[in-house]
Parts: sequence; structure tokens; C-alpha cells
Amino acid sequence: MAEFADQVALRVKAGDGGHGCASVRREKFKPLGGPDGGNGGRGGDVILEVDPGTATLLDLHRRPVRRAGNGKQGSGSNRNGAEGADLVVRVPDGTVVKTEDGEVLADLVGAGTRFVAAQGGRGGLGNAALASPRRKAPGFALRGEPGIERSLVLELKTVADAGLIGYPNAGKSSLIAAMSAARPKIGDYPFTTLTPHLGVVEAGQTQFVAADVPGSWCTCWTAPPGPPGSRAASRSPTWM
Ligand SMILES: Nc1nc2c(ncn2[C@@H]2O[C@H](COP(=O)(O)OP(=O)(O)OP(=O)(O)O)[C@@H](O)[C@H]2O)c(=O)[nH]1
Ligand SMILES: [Mg+2]
Repeated sequence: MAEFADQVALRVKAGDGGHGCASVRREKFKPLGGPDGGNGGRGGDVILEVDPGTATLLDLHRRPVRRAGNGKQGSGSNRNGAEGADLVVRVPDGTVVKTEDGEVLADLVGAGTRFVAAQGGRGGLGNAALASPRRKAPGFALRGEPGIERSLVLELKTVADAGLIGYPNAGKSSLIAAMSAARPKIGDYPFTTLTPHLGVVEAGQTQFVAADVPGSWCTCWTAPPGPPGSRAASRSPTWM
């Protein structure tokens, strides 16, 4: 039976920027050769990217905290710190990214679509970059900025491939519960189901999404019966 996740909470933490370095150049017979501390490296971003090979959010459900790499500290001889590695998190096509309060941040549609979920911190400047005509040899460097950390809710918009329609109490919910991992309420009275339920059905190599449509939605006639004996009177009900 296919396992399926259509909504997950995800915590993303971008990399911190590396600290700048305070260093003074040393050469033989030249004890104070000027500032040569390098800058810290930028922290990595956490990026969400649509991957057509990913079908569900299950992987994120299993590992709900994702971190990008931190930037490295700068060092002497004007060496800048290495940048932190970006983290690319693969999500299925049709993933909606929201804040915990439900505000939509991105609607990711189409292979390769990207969204920077958390931006890495900037690296701190080293004392070489901080030198100015008025302050030729600063004895300090700047700290790197911390990376953004936030909580998101990812939702997968799913479109059903097939819908089960039938009279109220016909057994639609029982059928989808037997075919898939969906667990709609089953009751021996009509109108048990009030909102549609989706289930992923695995049949051999193929996978499809079936929807359990509420019985109450299926009982709308498209046309009233006509006068006795007319063609309209003999017309069978059409389900909507
Ligand atoms: N005898 C018999 N009973 C069934 C079968 N399938 C379901 N039932 C029973 O029929 C009743 C209704 O089942 P549901 O699956 O809730 O029916 P439904 O079509 O989803 O109903 P609504 O959501 O109210 O439209 C339950 O009591 C089930 O146990 C079946 O194949 N045989
Ligand atoms: Mg039902």
C-alpha cells in the first residue's frame, strides 16, 4: 500500500556567515605590514526545488529539520573563508509553501521551480576590508550574520485521477479504505462523508489517486422529469 503525505511541517535553518579575521601582515624586517585579515564566507541557503521524480512529501515528514552549511571564518594573508554549501530540498510538483499562520509564500509548479526558504547569513568583513584612510589598521573584524531559521508548512495539491460516485451509503468510503491508505469515516447511514477524501492506489507498476466523493454531492438531478410519456420522463437520472 502506498504511503502518502500531503502536509508536513518543516523547519529550515540557513547557514551562518563566517566571521571576518583580524590579522596583521608579518614580514622579515617589517613588523607591522598592515591589516590582512580575510572576510568570512557566506552561509548556505535552504532551497526548495520541484523534482518531477518526487511524488509525496513523505521524505520531509521523516526528516523535518533541514540545515544548510555554515560559512567558514576568514584568515590571515587576505584569505576569505569558504562559502557554506546550499541545501537543495526536492519537493513534488504542486507543493504550496506556507508560514505556520497559513500565509502562502510560494506555489511551486513546474520542474526546476525554486524557492529560497531560508537565506544564508553574510560573512563578516575582515580587518583588511575594514581599513580606511582614517583607520589604516583596524584591530578588529566583523562577525558573520546568523542564517535565517524558520518554520514552514508544506502542502501538496493533489488532483484526483478518478472519482467514486454513487448513492449515499453505497460503500464508496469502504472501497477507498480497502484500496488505499485513506481512512475516511464509514457509517451505516447516508451522508457519512461530507468532504472528499483522496487515496493513492497502487496497481502493479501504476499509481493513481482516487477521490471518495460525498454521497450528498451525487444526488443532484441535471433535469427535472418531463410530462408522462415524453422522452424526458423516460430519461434516467444523470449524476453530477
Ligand atoms: N453488505 C455490504 N455492506 C457494505 C459493503 N461496503 C460497505 N458496506 C457497508 O455499507 C455502509 C456504508 O458504507 P460507506 O462506505 O460509509 O458508504 P458511502 O458510500 O461512503 O456513504 P456516504 O459517505 O454516506 O455517501 C457501512 O455500514 C459499510 O459497512 C459491502 O460490500 N457489502
Ligand atoms: Mg462515505
